[in-house]
Amino acid sequence: MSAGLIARYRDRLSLEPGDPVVSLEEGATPLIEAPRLSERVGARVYLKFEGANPTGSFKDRGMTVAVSRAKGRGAEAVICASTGNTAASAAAYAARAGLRGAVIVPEGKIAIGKLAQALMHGARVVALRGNFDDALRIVRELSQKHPIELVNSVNPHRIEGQKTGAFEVVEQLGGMPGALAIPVGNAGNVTAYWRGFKEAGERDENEGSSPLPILYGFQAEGAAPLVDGAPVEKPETVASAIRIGNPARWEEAMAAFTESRGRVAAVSDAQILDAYRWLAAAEGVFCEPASAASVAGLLAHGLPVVEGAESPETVVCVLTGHGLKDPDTALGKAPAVINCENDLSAVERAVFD
Ligand code: AN7
Repeated sequence: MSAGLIARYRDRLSLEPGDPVVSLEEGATPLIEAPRLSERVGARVYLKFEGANPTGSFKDRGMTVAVSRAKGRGAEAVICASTGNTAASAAAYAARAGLRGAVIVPEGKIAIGKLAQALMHGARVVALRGNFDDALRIVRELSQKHPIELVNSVNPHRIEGQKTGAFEVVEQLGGMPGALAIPVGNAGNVTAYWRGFKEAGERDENEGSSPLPILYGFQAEGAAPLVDGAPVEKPETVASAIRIGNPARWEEAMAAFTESRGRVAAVSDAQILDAYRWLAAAEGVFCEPASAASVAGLLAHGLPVVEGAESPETVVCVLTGHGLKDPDTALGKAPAVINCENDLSAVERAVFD
């Protein structure tokens, strides 16, 4: 695979011919086989490690396309509401494009690494006394009133870019996975993966392609509107990235679950944190808490069951963001550091006792 999504997939994306390419060489992330997780689940499980993107999350896939299009149509500024990763990514791609960036985040509720990124990339960071859903409502209005490009996943080019995650999975496996486990917040990514799988399937039609994967989405229990069937007014979860009560892509996501014969289910914060720590310790893969919802869901609910179909043999868990984004949650969950005197035998005891 070569540099950047647009370089690789431009003919399958939504850009206009004259649009510039604003890229940080995103995508081409590893698909890591997870032997211990596979054993626990009873299928061959792979981790699509989106933390390997330039800003450490899958958002870069959508942002390269959305910001390239924004620049192509002459925008001078971009704006988004964010639980953190969209803010970090928008700030980076705006900087790259020479555009101004503004990000609205829920006050005190985004991981510290994401905040550092947005600030370092020079975006104007506004901490709203409200939650993500409030912030999204406000930026939607602002982008109507002012000449500023909205780069949340309500922007169609974001979904276009993010569908390339599915293209890569199909390329890396040499076919469709049986199921895809994915965390769900604003429901853009699951919408994008479904589109990506469908398009990849249409391309392979001649080769007698395998069936499309079962989509298996997971929300945090305290922020599970799609599971509850109603918006959640005050969403709460340790997985701050998916602390969203009223997903913008609600209908599309539910249609994708239905069409794929999959479903959306909830996992508790305790299940998320257990999966988060276990994955880092047992597989050597460090993702952020929201990402671990995909693994927690698979462990808690088991392989998806579809009437009249075999159990999936291959499952891909999308690990949407890097563990380094949220050191506070990691340190709160990890064992303590061992302080030690500057002395050989003291170190010996500390290491071996
Ligand atoms: C690590 O950054 O919504 O269902 O504003 O950061 O497409 O929303 C982040 C979402 C999963 C959910 N995992 O994806 C934001 C934001 C991580 C995330 C999701 C997010 P969607």
